[in-house]
Formats: sequence, C-alpha cells, structure tokens
Amino acid sequence: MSPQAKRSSVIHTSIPDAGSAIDRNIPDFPIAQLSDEEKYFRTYKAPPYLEEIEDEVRKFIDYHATHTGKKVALITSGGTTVPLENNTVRFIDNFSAGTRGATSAEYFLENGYAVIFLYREFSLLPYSRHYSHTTNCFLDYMTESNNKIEINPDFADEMLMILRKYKKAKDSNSLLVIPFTTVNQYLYTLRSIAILLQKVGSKALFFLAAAVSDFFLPQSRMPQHKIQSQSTGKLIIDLEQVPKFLRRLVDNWAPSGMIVSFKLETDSSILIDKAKTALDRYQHQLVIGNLLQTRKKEVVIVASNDQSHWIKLTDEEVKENMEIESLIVPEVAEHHEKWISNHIKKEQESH
Ligand code: 9Z3
Repeated sequence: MSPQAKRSSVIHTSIPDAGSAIDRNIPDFPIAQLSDEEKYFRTYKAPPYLEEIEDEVRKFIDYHATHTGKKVALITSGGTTVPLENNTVRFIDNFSAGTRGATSAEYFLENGYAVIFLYREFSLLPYSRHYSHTTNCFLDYMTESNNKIEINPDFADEMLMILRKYKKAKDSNSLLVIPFTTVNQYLYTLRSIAILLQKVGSKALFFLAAAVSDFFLPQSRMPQHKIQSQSTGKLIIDLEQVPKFLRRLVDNWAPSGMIVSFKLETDSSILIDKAKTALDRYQHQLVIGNLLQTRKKEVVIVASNDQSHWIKLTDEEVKENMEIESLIVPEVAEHHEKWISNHIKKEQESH
C-alpha cells in the first residue's frame, strides 16, 4: 500500500487556505536578519494537516529505528510556490520538475536507505517518473490483445525492472512520500521532519534538492481575492526575503544529521565560490553545485574541508541515458558513512 493510501484523506497541498486574507492584526514581516528564522514560525501559521504528516513520519522513522536500522534520507524535491492571492489564482514558481530529487530517491533506496521524499505536489515521483510527465502518453505503453489490455512488448522489459524496484521499496516500507506546494508548507514540513529525524541521530541524511524560493509575500499583505487589473496598468509586487532556514536546520533542527545542500547558478565562474560561501555560512557538510544549463551531466561536489571535485558524464554515458544521480548518490553515501563513524567515535570518547 502506498504511503498516501494509508492516510485517512488525501492531503492536497495545492488547495489554498482561504481563512487569512489581508489581516492587519498579523504583524508585518520584519526585514530578514540572519537571526530571524524563528520569527517566521511565530508569525506564520502551520499548514492544517501538519500533525497528520508528523504522525506518519514518526511511525516511519520509528519503524526503521526499531526494525531495520536503515539510514534515513530526507530528500526535498521540486520548486516551492509563492502565492500572490489567498484564493490563489496567481503565484510565483520556478522551473524545477523534481528530476534530481526523484531520480536520487531511487538511487538512495538502491543504496539501502529508507527515504522520506518531501516533494512539490504533482512534480516527479520516484519510479512513476519514468512514465509521468513524459512526451509519451501513458496509453502508448499499452496495447490491446483479445479484448484485454496489455503492456506494449517494446516497453515491457524495462517496465518490469522498474516495477520490481518500486514494489521492493513499497513492500519494505522504505519510501514515504510527503507533499508541499507553497514555501510556507515546505518550511514547516521540513522543520517537523528534521526534528523527528533526531531519533536516528547521525544516520539521518538531508539531501536538499528542492528549489526553494528566496522571496515570499507575507500573509499580512496578501489579498483574499484575485488581484484585479490595475488602473495604472502595472502590478507592483513587494516581496520579503525567505529566512535562511539552513542555519536553523544545521544548528537546531538536525544537529547530528549530515546535511547536503544544492547550489544552483547560471554563471559557471561563480559556482564553486558560491558553494564554498554557503558551507562557510551554514557550517554544513556538503554542497553540490550545478549549473542550470548542464545540471543533468555535470555537478561539482564541494566539501567542508574546501575540497571540490567534478562528477561529469561522458558523451557516451549521456547517449546511453546514464543518470548522473547514479554517481552522485554513492559518493554522498560514502561521505555519510564517514560522518556516522566519526559520530560513533566521538560518542565513545565522551563515555
Ligand atoms: C538544485 O540545484 C537542483 O539540482 C535543481 C534540479 C533544482 C537544479 P530539476 O528539478 O532541477 O532536476 O529540473 N536545487 C537547489 C536549488 C536552490 O534553490 N538552491 C539554493 C541556492 O542555490 C540553496 S538551498 O541558493
């Protein structure tokens, strides 16, 4: 049974919360300072379904902590939206389809991890990604024979392999899928899951591939209804900076977990410097740098000891449809192993 099927009702994160339009009682959001992350959570309310998700995540983590001893990866995937209206007709979004996250989730599962997949609702999911969002219609994978529907033999072998992996992940209760749509939902859910993951200590791995908006429109300024066309002929949107949640994650929410963030740039000359700055600023363990233009065939892994190296697919490998995540994930898992043994050593020394 899929994790979603177990829920008492389907959670749809894309349904807007209509209960808090422009409300002058909600304090306006202060200009973001590095120390202001917690203010965000004091000012903005949690999504109404959060407790339900926390229960599911708690059960999943307890199951693996007690029965399998697996390492647990939290993978974030896809882009966050920034609603411009309470009854949301318009929102700001970004390009991410969730390919990096969904593909990486499959390789983490293959590498023995239990995976919590925190993804933008309707973006790519592990395993089904091979058939959804493609240029082929899913019906092209079927044929009819003797009044029965069958898998088109051209695709059957590949589909069988994927089906087996999918079933294995499900039957071993190794994949939990949790949705978000808005940046507010993302931040709240990330925080909750990170705190719950403290239970597995250094066995928790954070693989933050989601493209999170840097700016948002505070609830105090969000109109309830669709913005009407302006007499000035212009729409001026005044956004605030989303607090830098990574610092809270490293310092407070996940003090023992290993944290891998992604840095996306479009200018190759600044990529490594930006990745190093992020490591310096947030003091986490790895940054994976990628350029929008080449992200499917090369990434640079930058570690906190200032070492960096590129993983690149050759033209041949690209032609053979090799996925760069099949190289990224084992390398990250190796770093994680070292992280865990260092933690065990430190614990032994302190006893
Ligand atoms: C990434 O860099 C991901 O690799 C992509 C994946 C979003 C490029 P796709 O979904 O794309 O496979 O099409 N994610 C992180 C992007 C990001 O917003 N990073 C922040 C930054 O660059 C840091 S948390 O400042």
